[in-house]
Amino acid sequence: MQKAAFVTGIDGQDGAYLARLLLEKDYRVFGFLRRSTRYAFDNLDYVGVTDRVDFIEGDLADEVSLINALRLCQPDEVYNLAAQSFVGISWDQPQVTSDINAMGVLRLLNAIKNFCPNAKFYQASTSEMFGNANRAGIQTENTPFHPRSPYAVSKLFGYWITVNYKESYRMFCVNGILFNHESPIRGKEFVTRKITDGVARIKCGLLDQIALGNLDSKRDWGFAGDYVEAMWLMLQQKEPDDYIISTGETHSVREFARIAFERARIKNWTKHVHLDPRYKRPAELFTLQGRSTKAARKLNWRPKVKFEELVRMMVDADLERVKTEVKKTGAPRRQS
Ligand code: NAP
Ligand code: F7E
Repeated sequence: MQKAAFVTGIDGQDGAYLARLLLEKDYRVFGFLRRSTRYAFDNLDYVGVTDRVDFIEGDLADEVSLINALRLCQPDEVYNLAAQSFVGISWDQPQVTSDINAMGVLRLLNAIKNFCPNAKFYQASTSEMFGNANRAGIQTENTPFHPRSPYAVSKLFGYWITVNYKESYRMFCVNGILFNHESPIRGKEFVTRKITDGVARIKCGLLDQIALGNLDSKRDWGFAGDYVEAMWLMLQQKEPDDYIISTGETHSVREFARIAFERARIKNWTKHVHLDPRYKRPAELFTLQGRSTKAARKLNWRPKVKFEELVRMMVDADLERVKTEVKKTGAPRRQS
């Protein structure tokens, strides 16, 4: 019988890649979509699946909408990818961030418990929960948490309430503790895409400089297409468990920028980067590097795309996009 999956955050980066993966595996995919005055399916269009997803409108802030959605689709698997996912804005909007990323998970779990208790549940947890707890070393499933942003604090609640529903009600609930993962459809507010989009605009004469914050921050960056496979694998196991998903490498923002400019054959790249204190954070998380040996051993999961390949993939996609934009709109108008 065809399996049904319910995916929140369907029009985000991971939602699009996961929808494509599940459709390839012959799932019926129900995508939970927030009402918007301007529906945009750019990410789902990019991976070519918009027409094959069954959309259900609702909001993680609204339990009624969650209950109605779950009653309608009776999923075998639920992937909770929806979140206020931008760390930077979480200091400006801590309450919205907490309501969606913390209480939203509780609302969804409670709706599952009451209306489809046999559904398997995936929670999009994050390496941000570690903070600087293990600054010099590699983070594992046993590293203690010390969240450094309202985003990370809210996600920590999501993590523990997922563990708690598993332990209290014997539900199949897992946390994927995913390290940063990127792609050509990464939101432009995140540093990687901000850089690759900026590089493409500089190359095409539309921009002079990119304004950035802390260039010394280091992250363990992987490819989103690889990471959604790990999400699916976690729900195919006999027993629910939590897993770190990472590449095991760490690179600085500076390194990412240098490689991105090199890819576009732009010389003297530092001339094109402007340091702007507005992009520095009240509490920075300096280095992340994850060890995903448990996922390799138990899920047989390994990342395929390497760091430099990821940077090149993102630069190439943005160059193509911006060139098409310029062709459509005529002469370039330079932004500062
Ligand atoms: P994303 O591109 O920002 O997508 C977030 C999605 O959540 C969007 O579809 C957004 O819809 C939806 N959403 C936000 N608030 C909602 C609400 N109140 N009700 C329903 N939907 C709502 O994020 P992503 O990169 O795909 O990440 C997916 C998940 O993994 C997130 O939970 C994120 O926190 C977590 N995570 C991401 C990474 C990473 O590196 N990408 C790493 C670890 C964990 P709108 O379009 O309406 O805003
Ligand atoms: O920042 C530094 C910034 O916003 C990365 C989310 O998916 O991954 C993501 O969170 C680093 C930080 O991602 C700029 O200070 C410098 O140290 O791309 P980011 P993030 O905060 O790591 C985790 C795992 C998640 O769970 C989140 O949902 O880059 N940085 N200059 C900058 N960052 C931004 N955004 N913009 C800058 O101009």
